[in-house]
Amino acid sequence: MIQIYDLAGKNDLRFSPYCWRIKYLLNILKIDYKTIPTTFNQRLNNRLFGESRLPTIIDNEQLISDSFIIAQHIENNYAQKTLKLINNNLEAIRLINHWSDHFLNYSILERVAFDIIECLHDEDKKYFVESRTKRFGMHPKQFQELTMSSTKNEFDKCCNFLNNILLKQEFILEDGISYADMIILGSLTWGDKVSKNTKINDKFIKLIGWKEKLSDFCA
Ligand SMILES: N[C@@H](CCC(=O)N[C@@H](CS)C(=O)NCC(=O)O)C(=O)O
Repeated sequence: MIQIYDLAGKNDLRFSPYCWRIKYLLNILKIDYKTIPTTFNQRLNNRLFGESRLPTIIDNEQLISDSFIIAQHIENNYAQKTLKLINNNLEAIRLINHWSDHFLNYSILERVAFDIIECLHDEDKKYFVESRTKRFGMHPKQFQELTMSSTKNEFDKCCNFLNNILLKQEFILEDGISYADMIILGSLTWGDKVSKNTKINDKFIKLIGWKEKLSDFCA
């Protein structure tokens, strides 16, 4: 059975957008898997990981990292021909993957960077604050406060972009579900799990409807 090292916080909160993408894909494909809750420090202190981040999976003794590579591995090895959610539209999905990592996820990070700390195991708080302070050039508290008090954050713009797509079609890429939907849902799930700051504005009705429908499909 596939085993997924899945980022875990306090009270076993699972919040990684990249891990959710993979769990949603496996749920849709109805493939059995087991998650192994993993803290930031457990990843850092376990030589198994090396440079690998979460999610990392073990499948038939093979260690695989990076959500996009994992998703392709799952599809190539497990999905029936009738349910190809990645390879049928590989380049478009790669583009959505990049867009989500660079634009959507960054817009969410700016809104939740400080709130995440409260969701972490105590052993992870110091590492998270130090590593993110280095990355942002300021403490996560200041990083989030700056965002929330200015208009430069692009979460609404990202929602608008997605809502406009969904005005014309039922799913992100076409009128059939694809891994692109799981990528976006994974990011929105991350925001919802750690903060109240990524509630989608009521005016994005299509996006809200898509999210509810897809959350049911992927459960
Ligand atoms: N491109 C990677 C990104 C994975 C990633 O950054 N995972 C985060 C958790 S959400 C991680 O492992 N972070 C470790 C750290 O910050 O020390 C993917 O798609 O899997």
